[in-house]
Amino acid sequence: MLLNVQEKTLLLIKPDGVARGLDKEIVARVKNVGLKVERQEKFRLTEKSAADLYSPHLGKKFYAGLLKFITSGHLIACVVAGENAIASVRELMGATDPREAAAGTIRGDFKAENMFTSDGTIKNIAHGSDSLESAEREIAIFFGRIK
Ligand SMILES: Nc1nc2c(ncn2[C@@H]2O[C@H](COP(=O)(O)OP(=O)(O)OP(=O)(O)O)[C@@H](O)[C@H]2O)c(=O)[nH]1
Ligand SMILES: [Mg+2]
Repeated sequence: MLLNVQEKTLLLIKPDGVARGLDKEIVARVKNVGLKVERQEKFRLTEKSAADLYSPHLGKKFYAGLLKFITSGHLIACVVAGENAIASVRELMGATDPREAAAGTIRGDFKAENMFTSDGTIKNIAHGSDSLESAEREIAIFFGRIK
């Protein structure tokens, strides 16, 4: 039996997704699976907020490139709520590497011809929190502590 777990998660439409005008399609896909978009706002991340967001990746070889990419333009942050929202949004996004993302997923369907920045960071259109703990931490970065 599947548990009915009401959750909130952070969905980001990254600078490449915003620049390509994919936000409406992505939000539509989220709503189509029955999830609710409780907040939606455009941001330009400061270096500090970007470092907060990606603090779990500190020290990895792609960390500096990731920060540069996520601060390179506007992004759209959404608080998505509903049953199993965390896993559902990740399922909608598909694999981290768009070349491995299945058809029907956001990263699979919208992968760009050139999906790497000049320093080799993957431009993969969207981000979704990967756990309850990450969701709470990440939502707080954009929207403060919300219930
Ligand atoms: N170049 C490179 N970038 C990576 C690699 N792993 C992760 N990244 C980048 O770092 C981001 C965060 O990595 P993860 O949190 O593991 O992946 P994810 O949860 O699918 O993606 P996010 O939703 O962005 O957090 C990814 O979206 C990629 O842009 C890697 O092995 N090589
Ligand atoms: Mg992640």
